[in-house]
Amino acid sequence: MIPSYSIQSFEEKFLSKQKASLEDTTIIEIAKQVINDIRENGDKALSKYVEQFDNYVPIDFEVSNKEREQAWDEVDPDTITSLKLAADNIRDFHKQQLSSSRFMNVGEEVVSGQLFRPIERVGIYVPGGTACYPSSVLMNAIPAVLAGVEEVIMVTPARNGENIAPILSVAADIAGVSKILKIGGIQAIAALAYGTETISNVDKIVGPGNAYVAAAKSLVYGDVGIDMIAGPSEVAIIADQTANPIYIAADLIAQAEHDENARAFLFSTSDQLIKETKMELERQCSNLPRREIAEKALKNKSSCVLVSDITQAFELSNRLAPEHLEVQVESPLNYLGKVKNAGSVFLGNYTPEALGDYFAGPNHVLPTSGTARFSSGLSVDDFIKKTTFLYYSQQALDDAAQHVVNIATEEQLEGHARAVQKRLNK
Ligand code: HSO
Ligand code: ZN
Repeated sequence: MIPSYSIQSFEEKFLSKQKASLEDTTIIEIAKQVINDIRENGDKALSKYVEQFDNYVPIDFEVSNKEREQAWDEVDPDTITSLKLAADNIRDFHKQQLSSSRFMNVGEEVVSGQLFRPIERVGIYVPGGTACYPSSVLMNAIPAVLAGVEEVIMVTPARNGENIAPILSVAADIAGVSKILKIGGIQAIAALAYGTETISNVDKIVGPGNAYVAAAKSLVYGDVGIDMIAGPSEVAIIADQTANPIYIAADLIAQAEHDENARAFLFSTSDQLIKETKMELERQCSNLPRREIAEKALKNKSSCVLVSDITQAFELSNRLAPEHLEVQVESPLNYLGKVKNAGSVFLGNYTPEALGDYFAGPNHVLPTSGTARFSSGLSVDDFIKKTTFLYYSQQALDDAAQHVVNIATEEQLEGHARAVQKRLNK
């Protein structure tokens, strides 16, 4: 079901036009209208859209403490244990990303440095439909809490008109989310960005969502910060003859089952391995609950490419800049140096992407659609602002003055030159 491509046809199909299709203008128009209405009319407009789009009449937007407590009884205890362990691993990994304010120059005459300060209020969007992922709650909220964000507000639509999925509430508690609001879609993004009578606005919104949520996020950007606008999830696997086709097929499928547009690529030096992987894909898809979705993604969006050596595989992968890169070759750790562009790398036969998606520690919110060429996965840094500071003594200013004046004069900004000259020790 997964097609084979020559290097040339792979380049033509996947490396030449990676940019996601242009934004859907009708979605943008709807989003604009809903956002403006909520900006102007607050809770009244918000309630109207919750009723219209999510089919329920909200009494209170916030999930009460009682509801949050009850959710714990509704989730399988083994799942809770696993989520707690995953949270520990994610916390341990992200803790090491923390850095503190620093002095860069500490002299008698000059002091300078950087203040690191957390963003004060952050909103996390969590989809509540079929893609209801407690793992994403952990991945988005834990770095924010570690960074020192005062208030982490999660928004997610209620199901069946009443409650949010209990597992999302439990994950929110484990991650340290301060407040959960039962709202979703464009209306949730608008409420977070601009606030209403009952909801105070946030400084940044993160988290994945459907096309409406993505459109709304791009429209409120500037008034609030946003993370990335994620495209379909993708994996590239580099494999030599020592790799196991059963594992490779399983990982390609794990990617493909995300959605019909998910992309899964295999770059291999072994023709035999490609053949066996294809057979395995048929076998493993046959009893997969999300078979239809996975098969569509494999057939239409994915491919296998026979490469002459591992170096060529890395060249293709670096140009693709995949969200996830698996390296299933002999002595995989030796190849880290070849990685230039990738969201996250999984080394060896026993490190499937699924391990990282849920449990190991690195973040699963990663750059897609080739954006790993210039951006990184979610980390503590996404919730920190870095403010520089500077002190000069009168003597130090005297010493620097002429240089400032020279450059200011060149820029024809006499006011700048005078701001220094007025202070000179004549
Ligand atoms: N592979 C997705 C994350 C995820 N997988 C959530 C399962 N649940 C993007 O990294
Ligand atoms: Zn996944």
